[in-house]
Amino acid sequence: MLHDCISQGIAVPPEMVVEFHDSSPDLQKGSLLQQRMHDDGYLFFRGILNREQVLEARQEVFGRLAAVGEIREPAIDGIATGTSHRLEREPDLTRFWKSVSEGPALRRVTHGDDLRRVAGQYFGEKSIPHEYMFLRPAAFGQSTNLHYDFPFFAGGSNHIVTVWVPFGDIPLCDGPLMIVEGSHRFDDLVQPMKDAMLDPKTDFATIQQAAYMGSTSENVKLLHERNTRILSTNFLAGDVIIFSMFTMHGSLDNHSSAGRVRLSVDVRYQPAADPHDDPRFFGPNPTGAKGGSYGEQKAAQPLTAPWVSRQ
Ligand SMILES: O=C(O)CCC(=O)C(=O)O
Repeated sequence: MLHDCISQGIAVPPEMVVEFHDSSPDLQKGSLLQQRMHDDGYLFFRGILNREQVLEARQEVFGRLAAVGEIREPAIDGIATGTSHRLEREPDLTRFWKSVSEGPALRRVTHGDDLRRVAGQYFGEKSIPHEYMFLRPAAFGQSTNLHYDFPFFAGGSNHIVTVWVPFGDIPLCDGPLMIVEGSHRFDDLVQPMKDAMLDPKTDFATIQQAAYMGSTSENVKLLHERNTRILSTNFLAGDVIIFSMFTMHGSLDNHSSAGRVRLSVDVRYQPAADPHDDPRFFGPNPTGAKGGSYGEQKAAQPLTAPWVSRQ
């Protein structure tokens, strides 16, 4: 039972929110990890990354946001100023967000040996990350609606997973990732996505519609209707969660009374032996699912912009 969770402005009853199962003791046991992914739709690992490296990346990203006036010093605390000078100082928003998303300290974590090894343990073979990834600073009031990832990444490898990494400690009030328990078995939602035969040329509106079909009703209502619960945790720097393309997820509302910005990355991993030449996600200048590269991400807009994050 977890307290302090708000979704779409509504307090989630504590009995409807439970902790992730921690698979870190089983990290070396590939077949067990595969079985658990099959059973639960996710794998949560507490404290398996180097905490200092994760915090260095946090400092790097928030330092860039402090330089455009969006984060107050000391930047590592991640407290929003409520204002922004991004448009004046970095008028090429796409270039700015790409450069922040490709910072060396950040990439050392998201694309480094440690995370490759973790994903490889799960696949039972060498893994490779997509170059393109989503760095998400989410300010007070922001959240990500519930959705599935499959439509965004369909057409590439059949074994893609999402790897979600908190960059800092993220208590429930700061709006971390949430997963809907058992949602990989909601056949009425999952099967139509599989049947839609989405490919890389599918127009983005269709992709978006397919991904978000799970969030047609209010989140708390959906939990009642499906007799299920939310899974989440008070994340710590060093944690990692991996989930399947058919696991419904989103984020809780950030209602940090300190005005702290939640910082995380979601990056896709797949077996290295699978095709990895999709220009949307690989190469030095990946286009992203819509074709707008890093500029199409909501986080490319100044942090003060009022938005509810979608993919
Ligand atoms: O971090 C978030 O707000 C949502 C993450 C997400 O949608 C994803 O990992 O696919």
